Amino acid sequence: MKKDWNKEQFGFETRAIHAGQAPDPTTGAIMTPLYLSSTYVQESPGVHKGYEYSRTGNPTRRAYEDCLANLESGKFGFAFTSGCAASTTALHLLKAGDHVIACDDMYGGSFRLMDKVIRHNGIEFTFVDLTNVENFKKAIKPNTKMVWIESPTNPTMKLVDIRRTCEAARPKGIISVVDNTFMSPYFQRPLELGADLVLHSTTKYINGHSDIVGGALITSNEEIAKKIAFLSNSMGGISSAFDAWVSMRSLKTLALRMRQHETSAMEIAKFLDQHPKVERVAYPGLPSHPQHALAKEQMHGFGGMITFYIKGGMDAARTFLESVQVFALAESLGGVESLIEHPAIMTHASVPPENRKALGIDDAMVRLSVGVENLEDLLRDLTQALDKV
Ligand code: P1T
Repeated sequence: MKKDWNKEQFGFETRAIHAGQAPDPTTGAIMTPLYLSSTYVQESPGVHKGYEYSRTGNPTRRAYEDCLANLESGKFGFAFTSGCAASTTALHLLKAGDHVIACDDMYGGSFRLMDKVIRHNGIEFTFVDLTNVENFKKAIKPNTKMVWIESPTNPTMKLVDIRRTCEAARPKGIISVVDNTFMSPYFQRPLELGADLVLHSTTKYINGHSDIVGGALITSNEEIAKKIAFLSNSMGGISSAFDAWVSMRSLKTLALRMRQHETSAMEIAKFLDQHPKVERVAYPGLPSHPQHALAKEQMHGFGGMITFYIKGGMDAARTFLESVQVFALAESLGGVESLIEHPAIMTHASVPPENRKALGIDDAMVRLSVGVENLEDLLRDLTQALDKV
């Protein structure tokens, strides 16, 4: 029997280790087995133990989905083969003629999915600066059915007031979706702030070791959950049992990792903030972040992502990015190892140049995903690379 690891009685760290899981009843194995079965034997047609076919449901995936749902303070979790598969599924809650209001700044691949793929299904998108809830209210049309929030945004680190935006959406029947990839449920729980649906690229902090590509959706809304279960089964973008097993193992250390990511990121943000070769740092934990107060209100920490602008434009950025030794020059984020990248050329190349210009995603912008290596090593690495500029 699986226990009820409810948040009233148990802390986040305990739930991350136990929720959705129980010792195997036949062997006593403490860890949930990796069920690599595609199908399940039935006693009689339609009489089975809750599983028929692994696209529809798999016991390993179910344990992971239940653990994720628990950590996000939700009731229903769904695991997908990538963050983009989770986004694609969520966007299929809509039908032709519906309108979506989305953040003007978001992961380049999410923008591409909306602008170049889903738009062809007859769905209309308006991209607005959601840092001001009035901009959201002004963009609402009679056919608006969804608001798509990323907070903090990737890569400019803008924050959206999740509570107030969802409050404005709900009475109009607009589904609020929050991409919580940058914060993980350890630092931000959008469902507690009134969101309908939470999305993750679990490739990032949830799995945390840069060895899985995955995605997830979590909700407490039964009607939305039923539709997502139907879509996930029909469209088939589900997580493999192996990826679910590895990601569930990673969840057990999520709290430890997130605390270290944040401690180191805060020190690095302060270091960059006073560095003469750095123009500006965007980190929600710095009082200089324009929405520092909102960060303290809606987040339980500031996370491990830092964006900054180096003085000297492309030449300086290139020299710096080629000079780091501990930080690895690579796309992605949220792993135990520190990564560094150039959004304009790398992760956000699919955003049109005019949009990038308006958002400030320029040649001088550098994004850091601070890992959990020794902090002194990271600071020394950044120092020597900045010295070369
Ligand atoms: O890569 P995938 O697992 O499909 O997830 C897409 C995605 C969704 N949402 C956010 C906020 C993301 O950052 C991502 C993926 N982002 C990167 C690969 C990156 O380097 O920013």
